Amino acid sequence: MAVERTLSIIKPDAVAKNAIGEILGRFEKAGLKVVALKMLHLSREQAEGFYAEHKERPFFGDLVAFMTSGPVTVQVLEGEDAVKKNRDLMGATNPKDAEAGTIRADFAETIDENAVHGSDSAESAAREVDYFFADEELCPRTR
Ligand code: IDP
Repeated sequence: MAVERTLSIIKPDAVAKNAIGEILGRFEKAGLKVVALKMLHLSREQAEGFYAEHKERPFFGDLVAFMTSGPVTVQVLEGEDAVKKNRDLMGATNPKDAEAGTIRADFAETIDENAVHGSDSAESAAREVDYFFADEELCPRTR
């Protein structure tokens, strides 16, 4: 299986719950490596640009308001099958449908405030990593 990268965001609700460490710990315990990491408070323009594919959806305004309501952490995870592995750790978009033990089951209450984002394909991952990180901000492991 190929080593790949994926873009992960710990959303404002999970940051507000002081769950950054616990969520990053789940990625690490699953064998994913953090190769870039930053904390930022998204501007409206940044959130709208990131979620541009959803701009015609009825929930777009609420999504942007939520994503700009507090700080987030944005990280690049690297590992075998990283896109799917991260999606499996996250659980379903609606926490009510998320399997027990997933991040969304444990840290989210509603579909609009669902704790984490994860790229849904290798193509999205490449675009999303590039959206938040310059090449020189990625720190591949050397040991
Ligand atoms: P994903 O985050 O599991 O990939 P997407 O369908 O890509 O799910 O939606 C992006 C985000 O938009 C979701 O994580 C959630 O925060 C929000 N969202 C998706 N569907 C709804 C909805 O029906 N109502 C409110 N918010 C939604």
